[in-house]
Amino acid sequence: MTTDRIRGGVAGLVGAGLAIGFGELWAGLFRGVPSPLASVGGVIVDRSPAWLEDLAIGLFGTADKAALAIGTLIVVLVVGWFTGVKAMERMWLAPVVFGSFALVGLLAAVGEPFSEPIQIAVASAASALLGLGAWYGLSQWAVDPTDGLADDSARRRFIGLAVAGGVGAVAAGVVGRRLLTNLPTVETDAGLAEAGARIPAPGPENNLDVPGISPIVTPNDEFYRIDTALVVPRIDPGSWSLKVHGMVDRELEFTYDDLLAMETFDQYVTLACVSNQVGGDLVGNAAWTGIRLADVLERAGVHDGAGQLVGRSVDDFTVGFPPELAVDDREAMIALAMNGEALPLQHGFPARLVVPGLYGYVSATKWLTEIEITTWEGFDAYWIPRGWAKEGPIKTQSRIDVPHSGDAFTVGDPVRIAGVAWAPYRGIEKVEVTVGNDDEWVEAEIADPLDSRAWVQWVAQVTLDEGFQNVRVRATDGTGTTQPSTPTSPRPDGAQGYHVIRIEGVPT
Ligand SMILES: Nc1nc2c(c(=O)[nH]1)N[C@H]1C(S)=C(S)[C@@H](COP(=O)(O)O)O[C@H]1N2
Ligand SMILES: [Mo]
Repeated sequence: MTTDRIRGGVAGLVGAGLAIGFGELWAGLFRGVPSPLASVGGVIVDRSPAWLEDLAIGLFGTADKAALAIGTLIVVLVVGWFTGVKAMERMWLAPVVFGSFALVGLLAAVGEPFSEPIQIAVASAASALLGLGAWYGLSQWAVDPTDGLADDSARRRFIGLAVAGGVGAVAAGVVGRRLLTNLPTVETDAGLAEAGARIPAPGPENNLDVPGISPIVTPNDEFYRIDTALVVPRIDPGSWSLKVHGMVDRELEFTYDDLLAMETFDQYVTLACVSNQVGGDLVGNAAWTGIRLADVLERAGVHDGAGQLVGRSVDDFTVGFPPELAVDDREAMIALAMNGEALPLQHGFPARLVVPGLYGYVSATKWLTEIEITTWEGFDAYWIPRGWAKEGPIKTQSRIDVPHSGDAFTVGDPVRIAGVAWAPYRGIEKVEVTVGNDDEWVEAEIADPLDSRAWVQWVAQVTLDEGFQNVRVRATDGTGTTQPSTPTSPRPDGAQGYHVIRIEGVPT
C-alpha cells in the first residue's frame, strides 16, 4: 500500500470518527437528537430476522445494545477508511459518502420517540461537515498534493492533525455516550415516597445468612434491564398521559398527577424475562408501588367478549394478555415506584405494568402510554410474530448462587448450596438438591417468602465425594408441581430444566 493510500485511509477514518463522535455528543447534549449509533442500530434490529435478534440477546444478554453500537461503529470506521483511500483518486466520493452518513443518521433518528427533526438535521449536517472537513484537511491541505508525505514537515503536520482529530473524535464520543447512558434519577413524588415507606422491610426470617446468595430484594441499580429501546425514553411527566380505550364503556385518560392522586398499594413481585436461561440472571425481585389495574378497568367498564389487554409504550413496544389476569387476585398493577423510589428511567418512568406470574414480554410494559382492550385474535404484541408464545406464564425455576462451578471443597466436609427459587404467584413449596448422579434429593431450608409473588432464598447442606460432581436443584411450586427435568431453550415460552453446577471434592 502506498503512503498516498494510507494518507487517504487515515483521513477517511479520522473524518468518519469525528462525524460519529460528534453525532453522539450532540445526542448527549440535546434531548431531541437521538444517538446516531443507537438509531442506526435500531433500524438494523427492526429489519433483522427474529433468529438474529435472539442470537444477539443470547450472546450478549443485557449488553446486546452495546454490542450493536460497537458493531455499527466499526462498520462506519471501515467505510470511512475505504472512502478515504478511494477518494485519493475520486475526490467526489468523500462528500457523497459523508452526505450519505448524514442522511442515514437523519432517517434513522427521526423514527425515534421524542426526536426533533430540525435539531437532528442540524446535528447530522454539522457532524458530517466536520468529518468531511477533517478528511479534506488531512488528505489535501496538510500535505502537498504532489509530494504527499515525502517531506518531513508535511509528515509531522499530517500526523499531528490526525492524532488531534482522533483524540477529538474519541473524546466527543465518550462524553456523548456518558451523557446518554448516565441517566439522571427522577425525583420521587412526596406521596409516592410516603407510600414507599409503608413497604415492610424484609426481616431476618426472609433472609438466609449465606455469603454470595442473591439479596432478597434486588436494588434498583442492579435490576436486570431488557427492552428494545436503544435510547431510554426520557418522559416529561408533565406532558405524559395514559389512555385507556378499545372495548370499554368509557375511554379514560390519566395524567401523572391523576395517577398519583389515586389509591396506591405495594407488593413484592419477582419479574423474570422469558429469555432467561436456566441459571441465568434475567430475573429480579422488587417492591412495587402502584395502582390496581382492576380499579382502572372498573372505571373504564370492560365489554363482554374482550379477550386481550394490550399495553403500549411510548416507543411502540407492545404486550398482550387476557384481561382476566388484570382483575384476579394476583393484583396486576400500574407501577409508579420501585423499591420506594419513582421508577428509574430505564425501568419505565413514569409508569409501567407489573403482572405477577407473567413474563415481562407479555405483560411488563415500561413507559406505558396506552391500555387498549381488544380481542385475543385481534392483535399480536411485539414478540409474538417473532416466534414467542402468545401466553407467557412464568415457569417455576430455581438457581444455585453459591458455590460456583469449579469451586473445590474437602471431601466429607459440609458444603452449603444456596440460591433463589421462584414461581411468582403460585409460590415455592419445596426446594431440593442432589449431588452426583444418584437420585437422592436433599430438602433445602427455605426462608419465609416475602410474598407468593416473590422469589425465596434457600440453602441445603451436602457433602462431596472425591473428584468432580454435579449439583442439581429443583423446586416445587405452591400447586405441588415440581420443575420438569427435561431442559428446553427459552424460545418459545421460557427455559425449563434443572440448574446444574459442577464442583470438586478434594482429599484432605
Ligand atoms: N417499553 C418496553 N417495555 C418492556 C420491554 C420493552 O422492550 N419495551 N421489554 C419487556 C421485557 S421482555 C422484560 S423481561 C421486562 C424487563 O423489565 P426491566 O427492564 O425493568 O427489568 O420489561 C418488559 N417491558
Ligand atoms: Mo423479557
